Amino acid sequence: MATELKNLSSYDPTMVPNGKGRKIGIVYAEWNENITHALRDGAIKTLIDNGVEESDITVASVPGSFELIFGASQMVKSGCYDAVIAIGCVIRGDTPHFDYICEGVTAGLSKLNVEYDVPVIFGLITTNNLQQAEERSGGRLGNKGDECAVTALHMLSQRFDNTSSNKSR
Ligand code: RBF
Repeated sequence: MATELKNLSSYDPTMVPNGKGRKIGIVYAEWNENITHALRDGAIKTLIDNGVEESDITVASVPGSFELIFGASQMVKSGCYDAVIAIGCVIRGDTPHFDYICEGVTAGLSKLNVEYDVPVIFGLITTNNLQQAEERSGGRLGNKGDECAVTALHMLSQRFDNTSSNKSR
């Protein structure tokens, strides 16, 4: 499985861009809180470990993953953040809700990434069962919250334009 082959949780700290001065918004869903709180805390710790000031991290909660779209959208549009991390956990149940929520959140967060100049990091865990979610929120397969933090810092360290200051690389 892809996540078993690539696991940023065992990242090399010397390779993570320093986040000093960066302002990060984190929005997380309370649904499956045992999982999302661990993801949230992992993201916060990793940001701080890599130079982000605690006072530069704003954390907001929403009831369920579907509300991540609105929460992330509000954070992006506020202009207060260099990057926004959206964290949720959807576990497959007996109804098609899983698919609707996953597709909705993916489409909503993708749209934000295209329409605004603030990277929105996709921290939505989508699993078949609770065990798979636990493995990815501080268990056998690391903590995807940590990985979201590392990803945010990488995105902020990149230049995506072609101005003169970017041509030396
Ligand atoms: N939200 C989650 O974050 N994870 C879930 O696994 C999840 N499962 C849901 C299953 C059903 C049947 C329903 C009705 C909602 C579920 N939600 C879940 C909540 C959803 O993201 C949202 O908060 C609500 O639909 C209200 O907009």
